[in-house]
Amino acid sequence: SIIKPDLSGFENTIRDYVRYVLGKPMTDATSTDLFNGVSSAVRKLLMDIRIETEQRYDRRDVKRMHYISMEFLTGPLLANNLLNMGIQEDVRAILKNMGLDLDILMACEPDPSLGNGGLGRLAACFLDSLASLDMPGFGYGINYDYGLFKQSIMGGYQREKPDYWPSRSSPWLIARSGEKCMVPVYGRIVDTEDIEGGYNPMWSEWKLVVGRPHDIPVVGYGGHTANRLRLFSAWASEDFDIQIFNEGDYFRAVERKISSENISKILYPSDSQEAGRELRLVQEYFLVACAVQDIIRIYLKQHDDFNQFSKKVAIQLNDTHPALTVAELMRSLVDVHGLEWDNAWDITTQTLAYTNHTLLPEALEKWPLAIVEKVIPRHLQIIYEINRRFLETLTVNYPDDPQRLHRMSIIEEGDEKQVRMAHLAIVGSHSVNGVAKIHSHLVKTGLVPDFYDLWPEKFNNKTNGVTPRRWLLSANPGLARLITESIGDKWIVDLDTLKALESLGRDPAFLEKFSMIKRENKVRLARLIKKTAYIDVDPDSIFDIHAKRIHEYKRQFLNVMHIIHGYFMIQEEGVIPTAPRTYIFSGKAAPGYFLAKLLIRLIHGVADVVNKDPLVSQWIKVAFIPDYKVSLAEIIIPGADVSEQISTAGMEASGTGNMKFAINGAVTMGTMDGANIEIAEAVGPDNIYIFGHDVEEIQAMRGAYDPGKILAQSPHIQRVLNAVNSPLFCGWENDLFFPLFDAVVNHGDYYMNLADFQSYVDAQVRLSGDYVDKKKWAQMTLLNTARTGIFSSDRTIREYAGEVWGLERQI
Ligand code: 26Q
Repeated sequence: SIIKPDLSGFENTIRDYVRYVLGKPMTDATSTDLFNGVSSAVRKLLMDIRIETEQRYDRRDVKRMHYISMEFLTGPLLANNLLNMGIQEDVRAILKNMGLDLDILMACEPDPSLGNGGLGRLAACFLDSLASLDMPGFGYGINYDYGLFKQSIMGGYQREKPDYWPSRSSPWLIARSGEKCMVPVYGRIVDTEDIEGGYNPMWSEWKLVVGRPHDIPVVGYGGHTANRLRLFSAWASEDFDIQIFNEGDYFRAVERKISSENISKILYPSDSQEAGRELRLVQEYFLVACAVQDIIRIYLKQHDDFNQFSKKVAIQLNDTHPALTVAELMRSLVDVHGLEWDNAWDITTQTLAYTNHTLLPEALEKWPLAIVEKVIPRHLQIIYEINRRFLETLTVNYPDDPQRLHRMSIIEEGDEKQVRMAHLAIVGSHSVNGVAKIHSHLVKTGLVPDFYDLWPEKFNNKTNGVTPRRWLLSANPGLARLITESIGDKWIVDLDTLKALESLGRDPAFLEKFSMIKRENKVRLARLIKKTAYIDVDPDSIFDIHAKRIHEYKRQFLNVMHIIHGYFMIQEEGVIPTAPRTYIFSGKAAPGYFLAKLLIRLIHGVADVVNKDPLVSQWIKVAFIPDYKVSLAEIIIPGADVSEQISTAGMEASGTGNMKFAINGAVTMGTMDGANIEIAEAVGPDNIYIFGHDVEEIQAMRGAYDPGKILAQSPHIQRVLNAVNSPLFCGWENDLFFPLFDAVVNHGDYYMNLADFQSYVDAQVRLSGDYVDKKKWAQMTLLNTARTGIFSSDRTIREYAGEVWGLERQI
């Protein structure tokens, strides 16, 4: 049941905000002013729920879970908050009465882009599910001044612009200057002899950075519970360098202050591999230190020793980015709170759990000892001690196996010694999980088999999920309404009930309505494409969408190869396709990722040729929507007929876009990778297009794979790749796409595009044939919606709560 907040003062709060906070008469208020006014009225309602929730938790002394993540990709919050509190229609009416349009105001809200992609968005979905399940789960992150860069396209090239979002003034952020965290950083270790003559390391001459919390209330569906996401801004208090101020060197002191405030300046824009930049390590440590201090402070409000700690606190590490939590919690317990090492270690490992999100070797975090020692010398000592004890137990378990010790050590030996963050996280946690069945299997058998051998019971799977509130109720209001009219609204909190839609597939009137909604969403998307990419597309063509970060392993290149192939089939062979198709791409490339950026240029080159060709453009259109982000995904995903999920098998840990598309009734064109495998299992083989080599086949091919051989045998592939390497798509620049051609033809085609090409083309031909059978297609898409309820993040969170966190509902 929904508890609706009292809206009697709502209009006045908006008017007061405009008049007394902005100092304007209502008649002068801009849409952005009014968005802020409405949001602050909503925020008032959120605070009431938040305060009640906190009192409930305190009163019951509940176990709390803290999700530590370098990224939280929330997207706009107004619509979501209104829907979750069940007051969107009431507020719409109040505003209408004031002569205002809620949709126009909502469109003024900027996306807080505090994440790169899947990992950050997952964290946001989890917070929504935790609150909707009335569970005490909280987020800890960084309040970056600059989120992920804004992407624009110039001459087919990606341009990056800074995304300065209102990190100080967003109506959703509540600064909590009273709960600052003090973070020591840099300095050195001084060895002293204490009274008993023992070794007593001292960390001295550190600089102090202050973490200022900014809280975003997270209200669950139904309005019963509001948890919080706590984001820290780095700040240097005046007494931070009081010494220098006192010495009279005012400018040097201010300089220092500015430099420590850089810590929360910007989100790193790479979602894999990143040269070990010192600032990134400082960011990771800053987050961890603030979070640990805050968590302990909250715990000690109700306890006076640490005996209950792991009974009352669970901490989840979102990838290895916050893996320093292992060392920081140990430091806090041992150095600050005076616990014995063994006791502190039990508490630490019983509290922490680690989620792995990648198998790509270049994305596994390793930090050179020299940098770690410089930034956090005491933590390095603690890591050494953890490792010493760990290796000691290993020699007991595996006598005479020095190779194994070498492989498992937290410290990697070599020219440049490094800390292996995944090893640190595994050793320091009681639970290690992957994010899809296949991925969890590969973590155990491929990534860290030695650890699995030692601690099989630590390893588990938690297949990702997405919140149905944002990704169906909010993003697809038409479909949400139809579903609720047909089977009631239980699905919003129990997505499995969508199963009841299955039988409606036999009702032609229902199918017709279902298809009409997709059509309307495609019209909405076509308008977005016209506005952002300046391309006219036909809503009656197949909308085939590839939206995600641009990455070689995600194989946007394979998709482009197929488009070029289609172009030649029409242009040179006079083949008439079964159905017209619009290929839609959207996604950002990391600013330093040359091939990914070149691929964006290639998509635009192909689009120019194809869209201008009078014959081909009747059948194929290509569009790239710039600046993919949550708010655009909410328009793009509901408008899809086909969802491209075509990574090389074994490389996409899970994917979550795949789930959002399927729930919204798109049919997946995918490889047997990540959660695609579980989507196939859920919807059945007739309702998905699976192609390409599976993980075992890919593994078996590695080493012996020869793209040249495939190339030699396939005139179609030759024609496509020669075109890539020709002037055709280059505009006025020569040899523009040679590096893409080269990577595939001369450098081994690491992502095996060529190995899967023919099977991809075949699957696409089958799909086109099926699309023209309107009824069959509608049934297929309906079954995708009806059978993907298990991909609700509510299901994921229930699993974590029961099996990892020991977290209970607090209704
Ligand atoms: C690491 C070190 C230095 C700088 C940046 C990073 C960094 C930042 C972000 C490394 C990785 C990421 C993001 C990874 C990510 O989004 N992974 C995706 O996680 C999803 C949620 O589990 C999965 O569904 C996707 O398969 C996975 O690619």
